[in-house]
Amino acid sequence: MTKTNFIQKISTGLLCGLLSLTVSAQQKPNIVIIYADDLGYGDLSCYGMKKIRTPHIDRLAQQGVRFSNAYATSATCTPSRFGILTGKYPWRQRNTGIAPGDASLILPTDRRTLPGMLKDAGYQTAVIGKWHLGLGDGTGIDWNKSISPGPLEAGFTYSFIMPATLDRVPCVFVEDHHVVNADPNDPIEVNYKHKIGNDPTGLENPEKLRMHPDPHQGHNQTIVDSISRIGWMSGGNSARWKDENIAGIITRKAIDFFSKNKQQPFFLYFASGDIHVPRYPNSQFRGKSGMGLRGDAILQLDWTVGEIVKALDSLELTKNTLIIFSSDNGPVLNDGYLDQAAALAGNHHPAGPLRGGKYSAFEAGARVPFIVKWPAGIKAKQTSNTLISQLDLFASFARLTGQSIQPDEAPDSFDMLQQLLGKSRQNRPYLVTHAGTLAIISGDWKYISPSKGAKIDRDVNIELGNDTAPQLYHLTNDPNEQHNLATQYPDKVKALAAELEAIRAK
Ligand code: NG6
Ligand code: CA
Repeated sequence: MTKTNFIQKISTGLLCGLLSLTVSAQQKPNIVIIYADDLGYGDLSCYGMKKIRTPHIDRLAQQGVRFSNAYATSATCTPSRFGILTGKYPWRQRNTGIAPGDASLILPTDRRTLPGMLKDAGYQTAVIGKWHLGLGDGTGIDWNKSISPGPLEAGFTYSFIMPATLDRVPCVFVEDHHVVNADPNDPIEVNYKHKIGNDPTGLENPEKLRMHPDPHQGHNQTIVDSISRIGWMSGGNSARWKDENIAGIITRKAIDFFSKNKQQPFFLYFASGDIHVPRYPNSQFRGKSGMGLRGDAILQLDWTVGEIVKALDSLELTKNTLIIFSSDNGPVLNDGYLDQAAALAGNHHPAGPLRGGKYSAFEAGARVPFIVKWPAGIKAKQTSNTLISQLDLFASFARLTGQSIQPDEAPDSFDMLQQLLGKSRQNRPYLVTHAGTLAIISGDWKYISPSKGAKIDRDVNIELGNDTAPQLYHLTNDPNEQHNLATQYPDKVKALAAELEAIRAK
């Protein structure tokens, strides 16, 4: 071979390699998870909500697959978020309950998370919105300095977050490692044990509130934006959010992220603050649902989805972007503020046909709306009753993007890619759901393990699904869990209890 020939051959080879690299990189779909907060199984018009319409979310369903048997891992926020981002049952790890506002990071930094795995597949990975997975290493966060470890150490390449929940201090946005609009002359201090600073609190200055906390549930500490919160904060006045602007701000950040990264595959985990308390949506939505602030917040959530879809359209990214819409746990009406959610719901059932709600081992705790749309890869207008969990996104997206799963990753995630794409209706073999107690769903049956917990949480008025006796429901015939068949089918109870125990011990 002559030298020129050799060089030609090498450079053609290189070029081909490069071309195939860029082509395959371009072919990988963008992935956007839109994660609602406390949105119930029956809270969308495409899931039977009659009182208001959610046209943007309904359109996702019309253009893709709407699942009726999809689950968050848990009936509350932090554990479900841990589950969707790690592919691991949260109850396998300590400190994955509802994270206090000063919790340290609970995601691993030494093993890949869902975004970490996608980063290896060549994706830009962002979290925008509610975090609630802890920050820092447990030595105490200084909110005026670099805040770490956090999302960037757990697999995201960009983050713009509300650190905990909307009802917990500090009520500021954190972008990458820093509080947005922080002022060194007005340092931020946060305390969850005792009052600090001179800011008014809900307890001492109720006349300054636009919305009153439920006296049984706390939420009466530092007042930010005329709403008292859980925890005390001082300083950071220029950084404090206004609740009515949160949805608009994070939606804008999402659109900016798309524009900046439109040339390469991206993954966005967009965690809306809606419809968690305190509900105070933008004036564009307040008073518009006829159902009070909770309904108005649903309208705002639907608007957010519409804006995200519109931005993807205008960037010509729609065809190859896979969108998942879901919720972190089931619905609750009164979760700490007297916003009249219950009185104004009228005959609307946020849980649809299901029993229980947020915090509950009954179905409404963790069975949630779940919609997948991807014009390039999914046929429109499908419904699926396949049993699937948010845990399964890890293994399914690994398959989709050509990543292999390492032995210590995503131990509870099943590859359900064909099911997500609407090409298979094969159920997950079993699924463990988690509230105060654990339950297992397998085939037609659900078994809830005995628990000494309260049967009803009177503050939020939700049946928690606890019972000291075993509970067995035929979910297919009795989705509302009305008939406990445990005494009729002792062998079934025994078998499911053993299966649950084996999974727990794994
Ligand atoms: C509870 C709060 C509730 C809400 C929830 C977290 C009380 C009495 N109740 O502890 O208001 O903040 O935590 O919700 O403090 S979640 O969706 O983020 O899990
Ligand atoms: Ca939640």
